[in-house]
Amino acid sequence: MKIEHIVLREIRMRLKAPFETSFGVTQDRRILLVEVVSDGLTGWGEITTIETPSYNSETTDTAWHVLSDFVAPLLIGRDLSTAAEAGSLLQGIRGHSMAKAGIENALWDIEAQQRQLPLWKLLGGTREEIACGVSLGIRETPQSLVSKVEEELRAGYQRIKLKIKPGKDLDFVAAVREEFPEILLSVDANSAYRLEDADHLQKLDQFNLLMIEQPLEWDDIYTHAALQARIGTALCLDECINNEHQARAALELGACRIINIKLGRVGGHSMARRVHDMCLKRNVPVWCGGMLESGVGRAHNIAMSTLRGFTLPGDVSASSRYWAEDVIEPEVRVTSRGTIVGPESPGLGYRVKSEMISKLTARHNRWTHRAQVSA
Ligand code: OSB
Ligand code: MG
Repeated sequence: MKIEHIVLREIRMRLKAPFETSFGVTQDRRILLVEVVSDGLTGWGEITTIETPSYNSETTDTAWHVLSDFVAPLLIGRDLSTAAEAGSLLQGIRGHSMAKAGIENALWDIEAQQRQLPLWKLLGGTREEIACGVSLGIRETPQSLVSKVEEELRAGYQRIKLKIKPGKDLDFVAAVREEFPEILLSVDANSAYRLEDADHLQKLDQFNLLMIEQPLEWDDIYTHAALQARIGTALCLDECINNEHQARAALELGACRIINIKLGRVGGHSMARRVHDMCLKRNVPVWCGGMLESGVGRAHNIAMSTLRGFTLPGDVSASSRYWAEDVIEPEVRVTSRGTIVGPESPGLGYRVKSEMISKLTARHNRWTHRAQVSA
């Protein structure tokens, strides 16, 4: 796999509705897409940063910088035998997992096309269809949240996750639980609480939640273990888990009982699979998190979610929940059973709409390998 061209593009896309988490509100997305050309094939990856350093330390602009100034110059012209090799070549670049994942995942798309396999099969996936849940942003009132939940359940989604923060938690969860006593329900705090809030968080135990996701600080595995010892509901870590070492530390310490695997956060398909394999060995359920991705990132999430250990519904939902028009064709659709069926064509399995992407592009950078010609 000789890396002949790399194109980095920033596209602008507006979410159908604002999305509120404990760290802020987003509507206008600045998404980076990576296109790689190798041996006549084109692969696509998405850099899943948000615009501000409020989920993790990366941003759209730090990823632009790291990919442009370090990752692309290091990889252009290299001849890899597998996509997984990119990980070891990039080892010297510390952190910046989302920037690195964008390009590694594009290489996985190419490798799958070379082998004439859908990416999910190349990764070792065994699920023909994956279970889907939704992540619902913080709302003004419990009543408006209940109506939103009802709408998503009608569409077939198998699990509802509510974003919470101090002051917008117990009443909202109580209202939803009262209306829907049986559904799979979870909450995600995106690091909005502290260990001093343990008594308050313990009140969530009465709602029979599937999990509480990342209640405490984004980089603090140890304190989550102290909290898990004090509450009955399973904790799930998101922000804290950037690689297999951190996953092992979290499980050994008892900091969580479930892990949310996000492809970008862990640096791409190779590391995602390693975290998955480790959890599978320990019987720890995993699921696929989302970052308000365009279709490119969504397609990669679908491929990853077909691995055996992804036993819980992920935050992988239909394109139309977020976008008036997606950048892939067909767009991601969810069945009335609340599933997405894995595509059958080689690679990502969706056509990337390059004409649409050109129109949405605000800036781009391009690297081309110049073949050495001997005199
Ligand atoms: O914590 O899962 C999160 C979006 C931005 C940043 C963090 C998170 C999220 C989501 C989005 O919950 C879920 C989705 O993409 O559908
Ligand atoms: Mg989360």
